[in-house]
Amino acid sequence: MPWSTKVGGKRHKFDIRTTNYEKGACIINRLQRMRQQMLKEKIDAYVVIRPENGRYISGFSGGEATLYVTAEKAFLLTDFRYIEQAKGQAPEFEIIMTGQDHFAFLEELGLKAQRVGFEGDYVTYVDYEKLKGSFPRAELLSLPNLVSYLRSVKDAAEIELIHQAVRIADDAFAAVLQVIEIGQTEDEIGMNLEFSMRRAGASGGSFEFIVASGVRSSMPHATASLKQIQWGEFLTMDFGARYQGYCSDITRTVFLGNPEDKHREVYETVLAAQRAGIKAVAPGRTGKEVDAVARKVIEEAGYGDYFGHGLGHSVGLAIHEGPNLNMREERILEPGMVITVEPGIYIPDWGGVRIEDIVVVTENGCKVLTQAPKEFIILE
Ligand SMILES: [Mn+2]
Repeated sequence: MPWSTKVGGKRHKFDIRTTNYEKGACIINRLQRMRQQMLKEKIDAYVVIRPENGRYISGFSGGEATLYVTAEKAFLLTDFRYIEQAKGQAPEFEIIMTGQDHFAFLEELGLKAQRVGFEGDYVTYVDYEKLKGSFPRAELLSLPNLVSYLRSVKDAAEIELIHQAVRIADDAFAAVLQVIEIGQTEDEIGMNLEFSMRRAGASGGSFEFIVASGVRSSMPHATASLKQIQWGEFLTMDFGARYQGYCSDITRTVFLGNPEDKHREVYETVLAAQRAGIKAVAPGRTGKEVDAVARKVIEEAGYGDYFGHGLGHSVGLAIHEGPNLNMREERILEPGMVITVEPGIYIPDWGGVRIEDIVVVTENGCKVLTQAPKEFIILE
């Protein structure tokens, strides 16, 4: 049944059961690319459990499924609750109804397999023991990146869905600025953001929002609390929407009342670093190189010790994906990667500022998706 919703002032149509990008050609292409990776790794089967990887490869958005992919076949194992959905969303897969324990069904499917890959960064020890039981004669290989590396370069349809999630968050920021009042709790502000985004078509927030005011803003990951906002404080809001499975992530820091010179200085330093970081994003650069460009701006302003996290991370079906922008990231940026640029300065017992946009790596640089204003906003 076609359904439409209004997002970012534009009307969008999508199918309520399966989104277009998940159908047909796109999934076949992803399976092909996955099989090429399997050939490279010399494995004859791969087990997918991580929900985002499963969704990417099969189209099934139900979360609780195990995929078993070989050179010729592709199986999706799930239980009664998801059978109808799986048949609708994953036509390229043979659907097998299991009980709650999917692994028990792998033994029969994998009788001939000799080398079987799995997501070693996701499978629990308990599940690993079960996997060993299902493949008594095969060698099990931890290959955590086999599917997730495929996910790092987004196709046009994926970029459009992320862009929608970004527009929804941009609109929610504009809306929340209209209703922020002294005395509101951080939690209320978070709820207002989420409500706006749900109303605009988001299925929910893309993570637990960070709303941090005053001294709490010096904690980079302070989730919204019952603290009331007051005059003379920074207010940092880090939030995002989930739209058709895809995430957005945005941070804005505003000031309530009259800022002192130091508030302005810290804000302008973070903004300069953020702009420098965006300018540095280009194909061929490593995450480490881009991080260094933004970090240098903060270091030269004398705040180097107060920027203790990486510059950014990729987003897609998951809120945090690789490659990252940080001091260790050696992966090279490629066109189609979608990544955040989010430097910050956090001074304990004083406050902090973070500014975050999402960009898409293009052929010669990047395109900024986030449109919410980032000049120093003062609410009076
Ligand atoms: Mn982020």
